[in-house]
Amino acid sequence: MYTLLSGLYKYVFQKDEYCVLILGLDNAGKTTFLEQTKTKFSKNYKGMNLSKITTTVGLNIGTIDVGKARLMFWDLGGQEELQSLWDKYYAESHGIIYVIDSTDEERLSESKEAFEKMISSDVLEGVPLLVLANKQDVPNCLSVPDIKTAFSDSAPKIGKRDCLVQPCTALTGDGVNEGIEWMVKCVVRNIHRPPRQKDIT
Ligand code: G3D
Repeated sequence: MYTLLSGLYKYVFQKDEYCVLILGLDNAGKTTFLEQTKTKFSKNYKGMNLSKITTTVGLNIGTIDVGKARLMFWDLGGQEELQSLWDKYYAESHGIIYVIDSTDEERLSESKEAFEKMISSDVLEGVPLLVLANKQDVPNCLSVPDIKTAFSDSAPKIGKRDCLVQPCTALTGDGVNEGIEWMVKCVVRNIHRPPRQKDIT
């Protein structure tokens, strides 16, 4: 009886845990996105004042539950000297969210360079990738088609993985639900696929 009840308890309450990295250049809006995500998906979370958020130095973390999935986010600093630390987290990650500042055309090639380096990592092969075209509230910002065109020669490196480019305004929350729900669907589906070669010991 105990076994039956504990099995039932686990079935109902136990969560499958997934690690999702939030990457992108500094000032892209990663921390704002994470705060907005926590506010939207955690019932009792009293979010920070989004206008008071300053750029990520080091690491911000956050956890949300969506159905039976628990997503643990690691928002890593995007400054050049911190980008070298990103790959230390790749082996643990089930999903990647890459945030682009759609208002910063000047740094778009820098963002693309960091993006290409990240997706070229063998360790991330097959890991679902959500690209957020953030700050869509700003007039005359780059649109999703503009960003897809700018990143078009990176497309072959994306390889066979789930990938979505999502317009987003982290500050107001537009596009956040769509992005997170897509990510949950992909990481859950991906975990049931055969292990990646690198995972086989
Ligand atoms: P980071 O964690 O990637 O470094 P932050 O980026 O989340 O700290 O955001 C950097 C700046 O961009 C912040 O402004 C933040 O308010 C702003 N920002 C983030 N998302 C959006 C958005 O969707 N729209 C607009 N208009 N601004 C956004 P400050 O002025 O504090 O530097």
